Amino acid sequence: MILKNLERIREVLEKVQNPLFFFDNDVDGLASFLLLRKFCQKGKGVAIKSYPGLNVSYVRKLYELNPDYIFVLDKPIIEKGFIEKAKELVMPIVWIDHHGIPKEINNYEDSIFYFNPKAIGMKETPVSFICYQITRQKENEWIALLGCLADWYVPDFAKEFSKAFPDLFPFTPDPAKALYETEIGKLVKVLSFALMDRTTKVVKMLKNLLLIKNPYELLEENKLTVSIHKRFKQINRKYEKMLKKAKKIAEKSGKLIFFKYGGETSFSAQIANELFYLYPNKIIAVACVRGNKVNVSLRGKNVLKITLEALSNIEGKGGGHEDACGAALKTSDLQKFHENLLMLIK
Ligand SMILES: [Mn+2]
Repeated sequence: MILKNLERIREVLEKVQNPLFFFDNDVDGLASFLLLRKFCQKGKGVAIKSYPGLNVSYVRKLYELNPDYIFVLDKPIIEKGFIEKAKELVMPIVWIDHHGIPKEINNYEDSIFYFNPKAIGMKETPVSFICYQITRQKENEWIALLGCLADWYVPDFAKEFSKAFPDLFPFTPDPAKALYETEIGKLVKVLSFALMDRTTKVVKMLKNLLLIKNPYELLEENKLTVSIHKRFKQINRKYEKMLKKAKKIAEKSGKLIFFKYGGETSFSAQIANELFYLYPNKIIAVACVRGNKVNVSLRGKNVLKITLEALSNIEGKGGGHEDACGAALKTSDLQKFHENLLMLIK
């Protein structure tokens, strides 16, 4: 069932006994989880590693944790097998998203409560913004801001926040500036790199994050944050090296910046974002090659449309937002994809 307002979700959170929160493995997803979990003070969180959807392997979590409600945050797809299993176990799903609306949503009238601003003709906002509207806990506003900025969205409460925390966030309406020139933006990077860790480490991080009361506590190194910062520094070292290479390519590029790299760490989304901040008038494509598969992160004006067109004669998937999207294809098709992009962007 498509929900028309958020009050229903708040009511569920008020009565829920043992919720299970699945969230997209990025800072918008993470912030959404933290906001809901801090509000209801109950339940476990699981960062979803499967892409693009929540896949059926996560059914084992339902048996393990036996939730009375399932929340799925910031994920555009839930595999049918998962939905059917949840229905069979009488575990209703509250699904909050801001990507495309799944066609089959109306087949699950009684087992899924679906909220998407796009489904009711509202402006698209990050899921963390929606979760903040549900919970309205002022002391967690900084968490909502982290989630919003991570999705390149400056929320309406940002101005007031900047008055209270001018040292962390001198106001700017430009999400790129907010991300790369402020302390609060640095926290987005810290969290997004800290999420790139083994599941057991991420579980520990979630526990610690739930105990952190304000952005200063997260910025400094203390008992709760030491492992988060350690992981950040590890990833950031590799990231800075890669970014330097990407910038060299960018300097020589025309309208399209196409950067390809291989390796075990996938931070193509972060590289693409930072390149987009540095070169806002270009189209960015960052391809992370792993064996015979490639994930490409794309940024730029109308880039989703361009991406889907570039994929039209290639076996691959694309999706995301108008100006920020992703594509998954075979390594053997990457050259063709690159050529298609060049043709379309000319
Ligand atoms: Mn999101």
